[in-house]
Amino acid sequence: MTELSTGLTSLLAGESTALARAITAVDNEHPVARDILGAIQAYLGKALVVGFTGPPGAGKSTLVNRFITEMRARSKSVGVVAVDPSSPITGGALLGDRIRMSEHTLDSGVFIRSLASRGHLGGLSISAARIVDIMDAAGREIVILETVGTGQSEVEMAEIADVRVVVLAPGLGDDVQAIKAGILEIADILVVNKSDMPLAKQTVRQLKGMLALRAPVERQVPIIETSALDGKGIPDLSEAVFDQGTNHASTKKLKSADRYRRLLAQTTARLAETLVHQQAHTHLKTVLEELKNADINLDTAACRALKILNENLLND
Ligand SMILES: Nc1nc2c(ncn2[C@@H]2O[C@H](COP(=O)(O)OP(=O)(O)O)[C@@H](O)[C@H]2O)c(=O)[nH]1
Ligand SMILES: [Mg+2]
Repeated sequence: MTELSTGLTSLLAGESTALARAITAVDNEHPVARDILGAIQAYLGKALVVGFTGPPGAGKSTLVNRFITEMRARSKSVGVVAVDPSSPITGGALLGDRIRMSEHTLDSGVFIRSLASRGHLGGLSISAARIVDIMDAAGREIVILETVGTGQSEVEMAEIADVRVVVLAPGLGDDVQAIKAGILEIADILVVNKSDMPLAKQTVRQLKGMLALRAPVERQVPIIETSALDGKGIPDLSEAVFDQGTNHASTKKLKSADRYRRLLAQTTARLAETLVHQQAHTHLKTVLEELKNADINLDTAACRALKILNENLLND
């Protein structure tokens, strides 16, 4: 306990070694992690958590690297959680991120942690959320969360971040139209990176058209053009991030309890979905038959399914 208290004091004082140790404990689900996470609850909510998401190759890591430099120029301390769900075995993306962000490794004002996905069902988001909390408690003023926009991860990012930056680039995939509506829904700021490329203006026009179609228009989503390669547009992006972080009620930090409640809701829903598919031909066969024959309605079927899943969750 003394050791933990000492570790906690160092963590709250922002010492990098204590920060690294606490994150490792959480990441490895070491028993001491529970004590740390419990103890830091009173110290949360000071950091501005900025999420970057978008398709692979959009330039998120390169942009984050520039953004870090900009934050350091403004004397802000920075923590980065880079989440890449690609296989930790190939490790290519993680290694690439590390190398690209390495210009900051000698700067004690920047702490970078890469996380690989440990399977599905929200294990990733809970780790990311907790590590963001630890960086927050350690006094990092800006905590950056980079996730690859693969469907689930942008929702996870949306739950954790105060300001959500969606990074797109011209010439990715077929067309901007192909971008799932979901990724636009979560954006507080849209970035069209690679503005040095010929089709950038067209991408911006398409995005403006898509945003205009959104109804109701609750809030303005700025579109920022950047070139992470040469640093163009990074000051504009920083201003937009601070604007969104301070001015918009909709981006106000969710209380920690709310955040965990929503993570639990999402993860439970995802678990249920997986299990329903897995057990469709076994435990849930009868319920599905009854539903198909209109013997029971969908609500009744869902309630029954939950009950059956619960029984088999304990047995399996
Ligand atoms: N032309 C151009 N290339 C860029 C720009 N930003 C990043 N890239 C390149 O795009 C590729 C993917 O970048 P990366 O940051 O790894 O993208 P991520 O997968 O979204 O993290 C790399 O080869 C970068 O050098 C940019 O603004 N302009
Ligand atoms: Mg990346």
